[in-house]
Amino acid sequence: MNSLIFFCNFCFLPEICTNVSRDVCFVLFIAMASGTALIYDDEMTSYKLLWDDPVCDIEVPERLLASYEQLKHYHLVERCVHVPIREATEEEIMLVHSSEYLEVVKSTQTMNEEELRRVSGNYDAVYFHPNTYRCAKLAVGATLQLIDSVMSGKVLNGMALVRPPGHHSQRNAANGFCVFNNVAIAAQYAKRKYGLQRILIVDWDVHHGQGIQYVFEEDPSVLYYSWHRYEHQKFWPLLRESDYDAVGQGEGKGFNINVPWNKVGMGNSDYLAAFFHVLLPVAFEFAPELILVSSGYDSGIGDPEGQMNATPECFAHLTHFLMQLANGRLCAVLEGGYHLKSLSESVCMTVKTLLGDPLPLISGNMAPCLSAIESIQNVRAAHKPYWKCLMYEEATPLQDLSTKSQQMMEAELIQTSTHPVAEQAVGTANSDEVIKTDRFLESHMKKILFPVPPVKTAAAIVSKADAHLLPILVQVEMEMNAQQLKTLISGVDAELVTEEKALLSLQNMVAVLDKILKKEVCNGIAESPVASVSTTVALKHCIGFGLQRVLCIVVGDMDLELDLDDGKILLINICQKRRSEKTNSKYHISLHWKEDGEKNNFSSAVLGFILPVAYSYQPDLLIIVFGPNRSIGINGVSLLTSLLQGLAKSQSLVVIQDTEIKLVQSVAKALTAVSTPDFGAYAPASQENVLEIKRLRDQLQQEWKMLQCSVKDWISGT
Ligand code: Q9C
Ligand code: ZN
Repeated sequence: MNSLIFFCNFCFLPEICTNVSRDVCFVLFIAMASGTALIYDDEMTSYKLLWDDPVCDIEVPERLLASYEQLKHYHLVERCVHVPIREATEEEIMLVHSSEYLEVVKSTQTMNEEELRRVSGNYDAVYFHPNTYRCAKLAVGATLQLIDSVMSGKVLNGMALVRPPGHHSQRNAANGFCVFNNVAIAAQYAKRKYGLQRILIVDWDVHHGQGIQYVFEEDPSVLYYSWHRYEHQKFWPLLRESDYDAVGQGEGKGFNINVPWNKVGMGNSDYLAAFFHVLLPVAFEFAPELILVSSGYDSGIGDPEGQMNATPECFAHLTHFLMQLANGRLCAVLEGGYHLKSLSESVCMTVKTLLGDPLPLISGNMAPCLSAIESIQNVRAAHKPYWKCLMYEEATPLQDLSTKSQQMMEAELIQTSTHPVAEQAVGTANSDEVIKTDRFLESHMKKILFPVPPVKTAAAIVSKADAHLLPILVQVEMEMNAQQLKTLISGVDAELVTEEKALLSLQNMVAVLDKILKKEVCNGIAESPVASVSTTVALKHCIGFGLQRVLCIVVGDMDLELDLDDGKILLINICQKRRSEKTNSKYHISLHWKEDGEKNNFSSAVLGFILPVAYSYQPDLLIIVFGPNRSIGINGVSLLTSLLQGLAKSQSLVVIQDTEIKLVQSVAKALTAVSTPDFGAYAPASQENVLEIKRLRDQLQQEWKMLQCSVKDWISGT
């Protein structure tokens, strides 16, 4: 069992590789830089509003300066690949805009203030400056540079910080501070230059990017998703076509998804619910080749336009989910965001996540509000005809949104108070309120940010012969002696652990777990010949360490002797055998799942059930176990492991009984995030599996509120 010297040939950390003679295989994987482009140039701060206009005065050059300063403050700039900007060509601009409109914008370069005011007045919520044209060309060019960097494989993902924003501008019109439609042009460019057939645009700006919707309305190759403050068409841009029933036209039906928010104060849980129950299922089915994010942060806390409540780390989680699609090819392009501190912190959370750092815990009570659920139900119903993942949806659009029953209105009043950050939500341009959010964010960021462990993934792999197939390996010293281990396992299952090999593997696993608990590593893998014993030992060890909430997901048929009443452990067992004698309880859930080929049909279970429960629980640590009789394929394993990494500050231990190298490889890839796993072609889950998810959702949506996605769920929970 001694091939450690072999591993050390690959070792980047020789100082911890002193233990070559031990006959235990201990390896660490070093996370490889994912390659994130950052595109910024301060020339895009060279235009501003020259006259008094209360509508436009929030769109200031400091938006870029403050964001870039904060990126420097967190040392994120130096970790990114710097890509220079360029001007877009006229031909590129004309991928979306008319030559007549281009000429109008061009003509503003030489105008005096009076002429500029007159041209600006021809459009809704727009101002021009002599440098606007130059900056607008740079904003498009910066976006296209980002596309080229990602599509050429120079980087995996990236962000472009640009002004002016783009998503409101149209073929013949500037609109809402936007001159050229950066993201729409980028999508056309990527289709043309790289022959892409499926591009997903996620517009998390708080305004509806109607400009993007108009460009791709009839185009099934570009799926446009936008959530936006709507208030039953009372909020700018006041358009009927921003509602949930605008699903696209002609060939493009089903490829335009609007989630209208009819109340202000939407927060982390509402945004997550919209991802779990609308965007992500559809996106996994669509299987995009590239993701563009219209990355506006006026949907964040403190923004005077949005008046929403999402805290900066919410954008880390949203980013993390999107990074699991399109093989990780993601381009984020700045749109709005007018509270300078909220904007800057949210930009930083996005870039930090793109770089592959572990995510902060998401704050707030994880329960979407009634109004959010109402919108989500309506969108799901409107899109049911177009997406297999919504095929079994029974909900219909709510009849008349403006005449909800009195009972529901009252229930909603109660509900509003369950959004914990509601009081901090500020919402007017009033400077006192801006400062209040500044202070809140200052302390909030200190609370949620934490030092990144020096090493991403630790592994204890028994079958060393296979280890060369895994990412780069480094040996570490074992920390626990045999006597300590015997104490730990006393009373667990004496018979199984008398065997030398089992004992050794337990020892290895506990050593990896300790490294996670001590925050020397983010996550780890341990192979184990008896996964049930390992799992029990690991859970006891965690509770002994003082953890309050451990989420344990067991894939396979396995009996665990555990006391699950105090809520310190939440056990989800994905099993083939139905355990008829036991019913589900809040902390012990059996998800009966039948394997259905090697397709990614497990996504409906992960998105529709496991993630919502996991985010509702908010664990401190995650243990995933792949045991005997596993009922999900390799794709399901990758999907589950990857999507759960946003939880528990990415502190997770994966225990594997099956020593199949493909399984270990998939898990290692998901944990190190060195490459984004391919989840395979989408296939809808079987009706049997879908009904199981539904049954569980009905049973548990009162306990785990992120499961709620229709109004009847919500009402029955009050
Ligand atoms: N009464 C972006 O966030 N507000 N644009 C107009 C008219 C305009 C927002 C209010 C907001 C434009 C990119
Ligand atoms: Zn906006």
